[in-house]
Amino acid sequence: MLLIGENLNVMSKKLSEAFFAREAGPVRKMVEAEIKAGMDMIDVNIGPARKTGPEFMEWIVRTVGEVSDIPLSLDTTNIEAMEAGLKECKGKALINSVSARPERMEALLPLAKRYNASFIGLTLGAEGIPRDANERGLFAAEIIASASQHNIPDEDIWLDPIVLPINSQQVQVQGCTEFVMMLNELAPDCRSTCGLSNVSNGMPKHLRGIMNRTYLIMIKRYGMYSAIVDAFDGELKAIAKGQRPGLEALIHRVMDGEPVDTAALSGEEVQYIKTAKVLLGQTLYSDSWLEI
Ligand code: THG
Repeated sequence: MLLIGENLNVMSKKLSEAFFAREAGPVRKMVEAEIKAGMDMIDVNIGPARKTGPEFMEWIVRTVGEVSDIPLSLDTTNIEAMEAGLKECKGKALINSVSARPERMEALLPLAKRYNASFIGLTLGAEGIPRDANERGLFAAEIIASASQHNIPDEDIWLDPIVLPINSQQVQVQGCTEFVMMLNELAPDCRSTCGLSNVSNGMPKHLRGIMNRTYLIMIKRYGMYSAIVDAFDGELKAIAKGQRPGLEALIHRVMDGEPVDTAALSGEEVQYIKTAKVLLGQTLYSDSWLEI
């Protein structure tokens, strides 16, 4: 799987001062650390950036470009900031993101074409967040149709199911997983991605990693092409790159409902199984799911 580092973002406590002061050093350092951690792409997340959007995006893209040619995912809802970032990008950029809302597609798809960028198609419509896999499929179809009208090839469309937090939206997470399975038939030539850490948003910090990693194993099995992830979770990276085949096989057994002899397993493996059962909806989520 292709990994997109999430750590260069406006919510970051570590970087907020540097962002505010337009101080390049800490930004460069973060990008270098993400690259060293094995990221294939960097998500440049400036959020809505209502006031200073274009100048901020231009600055940050230029600053990153000074240390590396790594491809960038430009993460903002501000259209002017998006264009400023696209102008500044050296390589092929990824627009993050374009929802299925008509006015968003009308504004952003021409930019994707003009700058020869790929884009993340967020399965979110005028009615808001989809309620199940089928609604996600509907929004995906609208995005694909619209992109094709703009002569954007399927390979440049990265569909995103919108991963929601398991602690408040447990059923929704299953809808997401199901949508990833559906994509193989619905849009075999499109790529896919997701904000993996969303799944553990709001959870106790020390428990987020295992939730993220277990969900990664599940969606990887169904062909998820890439994910926006915490660059500094080394185990997660190892799983994504296929270096934990035993662990993957174990979770696949749980997904298939096959019996697993837990007596022969390590404590950590048992924790992964418990986590998979929460993600599959077989155990109700609570912060103490590993202790049950
Ligand atoms: N889809 C797409 N883009 C996305 C998302 C998505 N971009 C934003 C987000 N979701 C993915 N990126 C993050 C970045 C950080 C965190 C989660 C998702 C995160 N940060 C910690 C926190 O908030 O507690 C730590 C912040 C810090 O560094 O101090 O959880 O779904 N297309």
